[in-house]
Amino acid sequence: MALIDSKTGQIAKRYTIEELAEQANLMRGYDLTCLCAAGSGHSGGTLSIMDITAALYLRVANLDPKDPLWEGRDRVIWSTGHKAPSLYLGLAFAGACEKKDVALLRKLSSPFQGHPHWLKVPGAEVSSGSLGQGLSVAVGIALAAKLNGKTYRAFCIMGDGEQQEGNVWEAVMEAAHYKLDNVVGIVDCNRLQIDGAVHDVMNVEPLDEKYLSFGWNVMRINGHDMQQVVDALERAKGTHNGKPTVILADTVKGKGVSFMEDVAGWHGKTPNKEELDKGLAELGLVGKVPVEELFAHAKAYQAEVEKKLDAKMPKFSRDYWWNKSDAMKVAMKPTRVGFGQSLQENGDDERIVCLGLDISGSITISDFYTKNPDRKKRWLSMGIAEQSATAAAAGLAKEGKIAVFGTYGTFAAARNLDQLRVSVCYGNFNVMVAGAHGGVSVGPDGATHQALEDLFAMCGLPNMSVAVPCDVVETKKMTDFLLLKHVGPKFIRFAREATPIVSSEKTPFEFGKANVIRFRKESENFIDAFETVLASGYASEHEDLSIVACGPMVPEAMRAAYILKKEFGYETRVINLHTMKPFDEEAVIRAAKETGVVVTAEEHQIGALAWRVSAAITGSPKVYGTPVITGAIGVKDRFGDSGAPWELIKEFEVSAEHIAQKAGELMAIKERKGAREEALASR
Ligand SMILES: Cc1ncc(C[n+]2csc(CCOP(=O)(O)OP(=O)(O)O)c2C)c(N)n1
Repeated sequence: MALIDSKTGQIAKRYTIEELAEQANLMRGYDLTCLCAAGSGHSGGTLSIMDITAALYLRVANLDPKDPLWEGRDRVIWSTGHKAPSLYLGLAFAGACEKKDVALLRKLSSPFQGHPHWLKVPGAEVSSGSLGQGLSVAVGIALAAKLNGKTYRAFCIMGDGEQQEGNVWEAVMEAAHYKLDNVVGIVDCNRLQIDGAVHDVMNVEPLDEKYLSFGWNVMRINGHDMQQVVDALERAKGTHNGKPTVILADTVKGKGVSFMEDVAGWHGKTPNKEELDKGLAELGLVGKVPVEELFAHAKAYQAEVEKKLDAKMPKFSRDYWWNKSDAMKVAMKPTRVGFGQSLQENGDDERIVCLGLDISGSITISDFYTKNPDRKKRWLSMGIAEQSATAAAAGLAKEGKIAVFGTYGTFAAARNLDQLRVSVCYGNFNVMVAGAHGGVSVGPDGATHQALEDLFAMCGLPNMSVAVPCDVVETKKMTDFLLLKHVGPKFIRFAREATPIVSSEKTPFEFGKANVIRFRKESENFIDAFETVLASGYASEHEDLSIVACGPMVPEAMRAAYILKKEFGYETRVINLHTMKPFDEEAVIRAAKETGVVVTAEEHQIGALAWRVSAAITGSPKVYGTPVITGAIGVKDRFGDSGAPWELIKEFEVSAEHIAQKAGELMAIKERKGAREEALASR
């Protein structure tokens, strides 16, 4: 079959092998251009899968581009969600959406999110991005087809690194057990993943023998030979022998662009304009991709995004945004750097072992060994296998090791939650979990990669300590402490994006004890405008209100305190609750009692911090009888969205301006109440 008109059953268009190869090449050109316009994304894997994409979407799969949700269509499931641009281009080249719209890739509110969301793009079958789940979804879709007597096929595209996820093999078993000959797995065997070669990170081969032994039909092909690709897909589609089929496609990561080919570094990197021009020239596409038109489309959309975001921002007498004026300058650095620094400094301790989960450079855990190659023997690459690695960390800790692992916050706290709960926390083992790239800091990757719920689970686990340091300096101090001075399960959350540095070596730091931060006077440097002391040693100045914050919301809370002073003359007690568990109840209770207004600020779904603070206030006999007005700033029960991290701060309404606005509303209530009481008293 091919692209068909589902109303008439007629073939709308049938591409020849040569035409398909040509289309795949053109799709590569669009891919590079859209990635360049986005400024982030995955070049290597989108290029390696493009021939298969063209063959599937333009020839083999039954699709009606005019009706992408036509019931009889074949289902193409992208388990490998980071290759979303290839999926989008497959749909666009088939005619299901406009090609130029793919240039809106990774922009705020765009349908073309960093990872596919099926509710935004008709024809994207499922939402994916967390690797290893797609084949299970395909099994479900295929089972539904059998139950409903339908003949469509479920094609599932995966990566070879992705085969390291145990979830894949559960689905492999299920498909064979249920004799799902309507399932076709396609593995993009480009032999690379993020941390390097698949066989070094965690060998998965021989994949053919593995799939065979699980009862699958297996084909191994050259994934860039269009004839072989089409033949294999058509054969798999025509299989009715009661067995699922896998096509192991040998490919080249970065295919078609010499400087990207076979280079692991191009996994999650995009070309700049010069590299794009070079790439297009190598693909023979100069003048064949409307680069300027695509860029202009992206730029015009972005201008609209910025206008909408600006309209959402609370307005004050002037712009208080970071580094917008000559005074109050702040330096920024990603908090993740502090984690790496600590591992590098403390890594000589022979008890420390670090587990790599194929995102090691980016989250800085590889700093453990980069300058100290002798530590490589204590570096354990576990591949993309968060669940098994978590339980293995418990095993290492049981035998006396200090086991440290980390990955994206959501894969470090949610993917492996049961392993954390039972193997790590119930066993009370000395395991350090790094929830890296927390909150909005992986912005353009979109919802699947934004850890916005992790702290609910982590704070809810008995025995688990939870730390959310406010900046790079505090992240270093916190890691130093957790690594060598704290024994037991611990979770540290830090971010990818550069955030303001608001503390120094001299700033007090005590694990489990909050700091009070007070705005004193406008200064050249933001950091000098504030005084920070341990909450336990702070004497009340009878401030008007308190803001309790953690992580990168602490700098926002400080900026809010500055805005509140300049705009309304309010004095604010900012509480940096860098340790969420153990929780410094005393600091919160005092703030509530002494100021009467408490705003919480978290870069997370509202509640991880807000509900703990509320529970502390409402549960404390010390506050009984004292009216306390509370408000919460955080993400309001919604999934994330692609967008630059600072755009998301505005979109989710968690900026200093939003904190100040909320504080202003609460202060108005406090003042009205005060005035009423005064009026009553004077009667
Ligand atoms: C559960 C999960 N863990 C980690 C990641 C982060 N991640 C994104 S792509 C990738 C490497 C994928 O390698 P592979 O499957 O070989 O894909 P390819 O090299 O073809 O891009 C990783 C670890 C993720 N998306 N999901």
